[in-house]
Amino acid sequence: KKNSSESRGALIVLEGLDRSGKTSQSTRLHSFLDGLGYSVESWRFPDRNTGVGQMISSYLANESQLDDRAIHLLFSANRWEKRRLSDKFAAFASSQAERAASRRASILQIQEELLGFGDDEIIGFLKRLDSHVKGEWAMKAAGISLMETKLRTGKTLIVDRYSYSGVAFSSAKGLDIEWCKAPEMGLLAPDLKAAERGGYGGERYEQLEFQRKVAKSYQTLRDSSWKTIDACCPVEDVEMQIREVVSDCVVTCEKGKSLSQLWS
Ligand code: FDM
Repeated sequence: KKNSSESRGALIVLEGLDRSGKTSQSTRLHSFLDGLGYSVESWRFPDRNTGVGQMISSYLANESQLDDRAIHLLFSANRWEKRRLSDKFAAFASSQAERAASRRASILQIQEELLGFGDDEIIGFLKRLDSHVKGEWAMKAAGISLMETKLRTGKTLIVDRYSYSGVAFSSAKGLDIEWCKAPEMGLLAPDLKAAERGGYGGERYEQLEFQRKVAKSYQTLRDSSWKTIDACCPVEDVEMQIREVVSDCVVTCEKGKSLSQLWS
């Protein structure tokens, strides 16, 4: 109940076929929101910087071969690994949660101790555990994901591809859609899913025939909550369409909207 009135950042996901302009549009959107005074961070999946991400990257570049199910699970693992807070913070958060819950420490004391931590995202988050907030909040801090921490500290995340790419690309290879969805269960559901229609070449998946199948899979996943952006028109027009849907979404999240999980 409390959560639903908490102001937070929005989780915005951009999806679409390869070469539909998602990446440049996410850069443009980032500057737009930044200019409006929002605190914004851009993410992308696959995140090629992690160990799992490097395996994915070499697969995509045709430098390694993997079973279709194995690569599917790696893409999913790449999203799960990004949930993780540092071990140091996780340990700290759980000990503080315990102290706050048993009233051995006031939230104020905990906040002060946090100052030694240096990571302002995390400090920001725990600073919000102000006097009206009880131990439950701190308890949540202990099990909370990185993405959720960012959103709850007011950061808006623009994510270039997410679970929908995971399901659309793998099911386009013929894998059962429900099987594809299963490992994504429990990841945060986006506040806005914008799919770009239109737009494609060197990597493994960039062949016309395959892209058609992916488009069909996206169609299956799409429901009324998705916003479809026509990406065939000039970039500025696409940018305006995105701004419009995103503006509504960030305001709704600012007012307080509860977070949910996939596949709800
Ligand atoms: N892709 C991306 C997947 O097959 N599954 C996933 O879960 C994700 C996130 O990887 F062809 C595919 C989609 C695309 C390729 O994506 C690399 P980028 O956006 O070009 O890095």
